[in-house]
Amino acid sequence: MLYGPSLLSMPMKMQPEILFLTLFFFGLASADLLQNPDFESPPANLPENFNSPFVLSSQNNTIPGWTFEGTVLYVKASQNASLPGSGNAIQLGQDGEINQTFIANGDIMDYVLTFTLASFGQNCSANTDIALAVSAPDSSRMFSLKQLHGKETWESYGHYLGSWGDGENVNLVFQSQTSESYPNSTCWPVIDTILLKSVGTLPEAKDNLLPNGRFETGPDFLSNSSEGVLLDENPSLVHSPLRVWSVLGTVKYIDSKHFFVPQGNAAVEIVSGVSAGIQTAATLKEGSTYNLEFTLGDANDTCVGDFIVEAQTGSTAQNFSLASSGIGSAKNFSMTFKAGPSPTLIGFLSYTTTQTKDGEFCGPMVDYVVLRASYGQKLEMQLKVLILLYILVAIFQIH
Ligand SMILES: *[C@@H]1O[C@H](CO)[C@@H](O)[C@H](O)[C@H]1NC(C)=O
Ligand SMILES: *[C@@H]1O[C@H](CO)[C@@H](O)[C@H](O)[C@H]1NC(C)=O
Ligand SMILES: *[C@@H]1O[C@H](CO)[C@@H](O)[C@H](O)[C@H]1NC(C)=O
Ligand SMILES: *[C@@H]1O[C@H](CO)[C@@H](O)[C@H](O)[C@H]1NC(C)=O
Ligand SMILES: *[C@@H]1O[C@H](CO)[C@@H](O)[C@H](O)[C@H]1NC(C)=O
Ligand SMILES: *[C@@H]1O[C@H](CO)[C@@H](O)[C@H](O)[C@H]1NC(C)=O
Ligand SMILES: *[C@@H]1O[C@H](CO)[C@@H](O)[C@H](O)[C@H]1NC(C)=O
Ligand SMILES: *[C@@H]1O[C@H](CO)[C@@H](O)[C@H](O)[C@H]1NC(C)=O
Ligand SMILES: *[C@@H]1O[C@H](CO)[C@@H](O)[C@H](O)[C@H]1NC(C)=O
Ligand SMILES: [Ca+2]
Repeated sequence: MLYGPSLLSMPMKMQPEILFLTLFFFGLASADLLQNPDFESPPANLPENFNSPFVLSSQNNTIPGWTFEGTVLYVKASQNASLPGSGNAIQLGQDGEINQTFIANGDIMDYVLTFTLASFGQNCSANTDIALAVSAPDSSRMFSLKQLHGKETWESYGHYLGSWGDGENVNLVFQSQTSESYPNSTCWPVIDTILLKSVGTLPEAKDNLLPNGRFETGPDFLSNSSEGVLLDENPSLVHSPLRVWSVLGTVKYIDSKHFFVPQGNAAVEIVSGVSAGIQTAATLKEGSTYNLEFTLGDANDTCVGDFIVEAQTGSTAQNFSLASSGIGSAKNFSMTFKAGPSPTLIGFLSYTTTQTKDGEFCGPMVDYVVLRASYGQKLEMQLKVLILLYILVAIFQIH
């Protein structure tokens, strides 16, 4: 017998994709893609005890790996100017921009960026819009420190840059959006700790109709940061740094090293209040019954409150509530639904706005989202496979 029992127990929909199961997903680390991504290699001709901030001149200074234009400063972290990395960063002033060209891999891959946007002024984000544009050939997006979500004066953001291959040259540009009318240089945007990774095709999960339902594929985490990585509003599944999940409002991508994560290395915390969350879409068989399982909880970041999370499955939705004492908890939930016309939207929205005692925005955590054909449908599919095999065997016996 050619076919093992594992094929028989697999839903019909998966069969054409069995080949893909053997294609392994792979991601490459940033170290190889970008040079001097944390600005720790100092500019040429930097004086030995330089005073931070140090204004760079295009005649006398070159930053290893980078090209710059406009007002660009080399800055050092200090007691009042904190950074997640180990000390040095770049501040972009009037018309300031830095750029670096990296070479895409041979295969077409998606490129996902993590970077840190900081403010060195004591009270800048309250008064100024500290803004930065991040551009690549296929995308340009504005990031702002207007609202700090954590306790630091910096945020790390995740960003989908684009998709390239064939050794293409990709020019990555960071550009200050400081308005001309704003003269206070203390509040100019500071950029640091850039992590770039390439992500291949997501693997087809054997037991899950949703790719990346465990949220393991997203922007890289800073190894020293306990702030997670912020993901801004993003209506597109394809152009989202959290692969194939769109983002409503702002969510925080959290790592198991610094948060309580129920499954694997990463999960999602919904931090920006009412109707914020994540959504994806699945192609399902209309009229068939499916089962959605997921884990909700709190990420062990002192987020105390009563959370309400709405789980959406196509045109139906159901609210789940959980009380968090902020010390790390997880609970499994499940719901069964009949699929409507394709594609079926699967989503999780938070209906509460919560802040920790320190004023950090926080909220419910979602992880381990698993979508399966419900038992009845599986049986029906197995029956179909059996009938097919039976017919094949009958044909062979005739010949
Ligand atoms: C470049 O360096 C030279 C020699 O140190 C100095 O005289 C000059 O002023 C510098 N130019 C700028 C723009 O800083
Ligand atoms: C750091 O901030 C504190 C108060 O927030 C202030 O007293 C001190 O002078 C600041 N230090 C520097 C180097 O700016
Ligand atoms: C992490 O923090 C340690 C101690 O503060 C520091 O020595 C190290 O360089 C940091 N690593 C990175 C990648 O920033
Ligand atoms: C980026 O850097 C290259 C040099 O590598 C330069 O020729 C180009 O003009 C720069 N592009 C932008 C948009 O700054
Ligand atoms: C610039 O902003 C900082 C932080 O808000 C403040 O301490 C400083 O006094 C300001 N400087 C000027 C010249 O306005
Ligand atoms: C920061 O700015 C806000 C809004 O302008 C103001 O209410 C607050 O007092 C400022 N805080 C400090 C420490 O200057
Ligand atoms: C879930 O709760 C929110 C807030 O109470 C409400 O607006 C929403 O309609 C509820 N959703 C469902 C499916 O009941
Ligand atoms: C929550 O974090 C504390 C340390 O901050 C740790 O001791 C505890 O084990 C964590 N709880 C969970 C459920 O991970
Ligand atoms: C949730 O379900 C998964 C898969 O069955 C299991 O591994 C995990 O332990 C469960 N988590 C909780 C909190 O019950
Ligand atoms: Ca996970």
